Amino acid sequence: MKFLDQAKIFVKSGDGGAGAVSFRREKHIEFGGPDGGDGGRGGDVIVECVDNLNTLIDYRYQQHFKAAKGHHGQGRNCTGGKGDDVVLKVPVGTQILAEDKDTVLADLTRAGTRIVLMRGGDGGFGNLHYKTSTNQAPRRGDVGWPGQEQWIWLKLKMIADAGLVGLPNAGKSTFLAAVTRARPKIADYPFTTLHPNLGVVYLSGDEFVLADIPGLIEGAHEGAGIGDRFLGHIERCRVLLHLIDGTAEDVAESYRIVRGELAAYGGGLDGKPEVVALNKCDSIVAEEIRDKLAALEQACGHKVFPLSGVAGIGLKEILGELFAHIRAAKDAEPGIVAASAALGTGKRGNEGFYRRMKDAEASEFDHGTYGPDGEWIWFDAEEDEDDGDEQSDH
Ligand SMILES: Nc1nc2c(ncn2[C@@H]2O[C@H](COP(=O)(O)OP(=O)(O)OP(=O)(O)O)[C@@H](O)[C@H]2O)c(=O)[nH]1
Ligand SMILES: [Mg+2]
Repeated sequence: MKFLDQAKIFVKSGDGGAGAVSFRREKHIEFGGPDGGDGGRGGDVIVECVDNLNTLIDYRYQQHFKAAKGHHGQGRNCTGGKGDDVVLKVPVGTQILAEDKDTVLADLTRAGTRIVLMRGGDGGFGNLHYKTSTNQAPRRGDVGWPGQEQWIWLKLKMIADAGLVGLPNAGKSTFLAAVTRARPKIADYPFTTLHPNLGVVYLSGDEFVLADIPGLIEGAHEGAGIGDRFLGHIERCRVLLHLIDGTAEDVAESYRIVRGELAAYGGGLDGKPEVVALNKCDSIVAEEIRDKLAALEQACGHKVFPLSGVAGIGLKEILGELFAHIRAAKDAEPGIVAASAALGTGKRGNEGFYRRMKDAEASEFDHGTYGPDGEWIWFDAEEDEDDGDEQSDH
């Protein structure tokens, strides 16, 4: 599946239609007078937040969106029709930013929200409008007002309830695969995950959305590894699940590195409720588990859960803990709804969704992404192939 979380597009609202200059001419009616109608309004640029999308990939194929011009006014006092609107459909969690990539024009966090981003230009007046007692046959008809145009950025910040963080290879994708129907790529080399994955956790009649993002390494905030580019996707999570690889020598150090990167990123990430788990407990002995749990608890100052995503140890306790935090946060601030419905996993039989994903897969655009300055970067094609080989070896 191709995931694209930012796109730069050009939008323009429609120009207004021109007013008409026309005079009533009918048999037996002298001095029929002006009857030119006003022009119609140009189409608006509308942004609609929908729940069956989870990527901005559509905006990779088309970057220019122009609403239609208003229709001209006509004689017999006919006002022109309004131009057709252009409707941009975006996934839940999309922010619309001005060209400076800084000013937030809109933040769409709820499916069904529709906003008029730019209004179409008004139509020009027809000559009927200019009729006065002293000028009974005006020959003035105005052109319509121009629509507005600008480049905007669409930036998707997925809305998940819980976010997975940790060093590469900590087992984040394995955990996501163990507790949801998502099937992310898993392998024993760092940076297997190149873009965020979402999954829905079903828990005793309730559900929440879990996001898996690429691993963080020391210096991620300066661009090391994949960098902190995808941390935006967990900005809106209500709780973070921090996974530590139990087979690592110094688990407390692993913990501190990731915490350091969260703090350096800002955006309130280091202030979020955190659940810490010592992963891969299936491959270390009981004594080591005890020591490492103690070392971690000392480093983070609260309880640490033992976990094995592969063997399925400790999943229930951790999900329960995550859910408790989510429920508490939801009670405190019910505002934002997570994008569960936006997922292929949670929504079966959504033909449009699957078709789009299939098309996206077949496309060459599968192999690139926007860089930090909006430039398009191709993923290394050869490296992709190597990945495949490596996987089949295992
Ligand atoms: N023994 C053991 N191995 C695990 C466990 N969880 C994950 N692994 C292994 O650890 C390796 C990395 O797992 P991933 O799930 O890809 O790790 P990740 O954190 O998503 O890694 P990145 O996407 O690269 O950041 C794989 O070889 C997994 O099989 C576990 O609970 N026990
Ligand atoms: Mg991964």
